[in-house]
Amino acid sequence: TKLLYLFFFLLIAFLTPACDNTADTEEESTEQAATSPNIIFIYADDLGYGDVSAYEVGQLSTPNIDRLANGGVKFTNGYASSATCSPSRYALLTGSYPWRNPRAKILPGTAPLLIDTAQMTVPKMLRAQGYHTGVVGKWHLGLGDGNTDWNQHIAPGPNEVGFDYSYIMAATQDRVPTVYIEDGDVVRLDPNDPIEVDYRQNFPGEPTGKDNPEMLKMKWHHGHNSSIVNGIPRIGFMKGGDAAKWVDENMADTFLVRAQDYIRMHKEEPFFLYYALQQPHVPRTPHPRFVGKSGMGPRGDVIVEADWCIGELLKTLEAEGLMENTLIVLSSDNGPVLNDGYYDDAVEKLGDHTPWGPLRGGKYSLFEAGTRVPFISYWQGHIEPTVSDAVISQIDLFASLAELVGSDARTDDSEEMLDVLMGESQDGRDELILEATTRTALRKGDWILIPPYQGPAVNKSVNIELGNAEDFQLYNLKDDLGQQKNLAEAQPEKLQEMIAAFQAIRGT
Ligand code: NG6
Ligand code: CA
Repeated sequence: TKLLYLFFFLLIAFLTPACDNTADTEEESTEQAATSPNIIFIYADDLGYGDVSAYEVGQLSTPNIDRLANGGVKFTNGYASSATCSPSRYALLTGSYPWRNPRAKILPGTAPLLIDTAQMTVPKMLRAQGYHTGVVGKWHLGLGDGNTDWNQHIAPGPNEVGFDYSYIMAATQDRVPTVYIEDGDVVRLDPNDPIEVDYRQNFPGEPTGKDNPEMLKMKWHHGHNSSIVNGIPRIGFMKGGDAAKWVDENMADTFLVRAQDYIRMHKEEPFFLYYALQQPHVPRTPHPRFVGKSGMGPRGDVIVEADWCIGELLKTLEAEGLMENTLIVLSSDNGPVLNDGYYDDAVEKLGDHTPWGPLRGGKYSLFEAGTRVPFISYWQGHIEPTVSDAVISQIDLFASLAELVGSDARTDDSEEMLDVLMGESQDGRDELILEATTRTALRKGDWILIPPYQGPAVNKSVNIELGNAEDFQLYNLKDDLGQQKNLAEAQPEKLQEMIAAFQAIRGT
């Protein structure tokens, strides 16, 4: 009997610390998941508020984005910082308003790096907290010093502003150079066929969209009549680099595979992946397996393609067991546009679809559809499915994520709203400055103030109302989401209050 007691005593003594250990480890890993989850930004290009079916306004079907929207926080008042790309990306990564930086405009492919290498960025902040950081996809934040030799190592670029890994296109799909750049080096560059890029003049003897329409498989409507690559006329002139040129129809797969590889390679450490999809920006070039899938022509097809890519990315996270340990934020850099410079049936085949949803305007516009975009946060097991009407801007991700990972880093413009991002509070921003091609407007509560701006009311090339008017515009989104009733005259006190609030932030 004594022996038996001794045996049980030893057994218990042996098991007790073991159990405690297990408990510790479990606690630690949950804690680790709660404080250092992987973070993925899925950032679409020109995807409109109404392009995501979970927003229940358009005619497209985006089941994979819907899975995130319906399983996480679906923001109905989520904003890009600008109605165009480079400024929005600048704000997303730096947590600073783009209008504070006069260079934050749509950049040519030869523009110098827009982010100061001394500036704080989301990837830098996360790296300081032990994250590995990567960017795959559209960059469009400038590279080098503005005198880039594309045949040498290209720096500074993403790797100098916080990313440990980068696989990017320099600018946009419609701008040269039409090559991928991995960690600062052009992929598949043949030294015997050097790349030259110029945005002012053509290289003698090189065909252009303007002079050689017979070489085009996609016709240009406005702009986009310079160098021809893969039968598509582009913005800017490029010579050489044939072996390095991307195949437009493969771009989605190329970026997806890089993003998946990145996840698999860094699954053992906390990672931050900025997955910047090129869709549905022009030129819209769906892979053949997506052609015709939307019934809306190439614009709809590339959105279906992008949605598929997102589904594949989620499958990778699932296969690697990372879903409960990964916070995903999905959004778009600016609102939608149909004809953005090519004849691609976006207008003709739109049918009843409404990329802008119930909002006025679109890309380039100071009206709501310019900047109010799909905005979703998803974290399996940590975020409850919620629809949030809180006002949140992409600029707020910096401080909110810093709070999440225990970093003290903050910027003047980024508001810490982690509980809003997690769907635990609806207490969003009180004030937000909206930007569109260097013009700015104010949202405060449900009110929008658009100061007078010169320039056309409508950009006729793209057929979008820009928000320009001779007088102040004042809208109340609560009763007038479509911004049809200018209340500037009817509500002079409100107008003055809004002007004062606008000036207080803008300092003008
Ligand atoms: C505009 C282009 C447009 C698009 C945009 C940038 C012309 C006429 N239009 O200048 O096609 O490339 O720049 O889009 O060239 S963004 O989403 O990257 O901001
Ligand atoms: Ca864009």
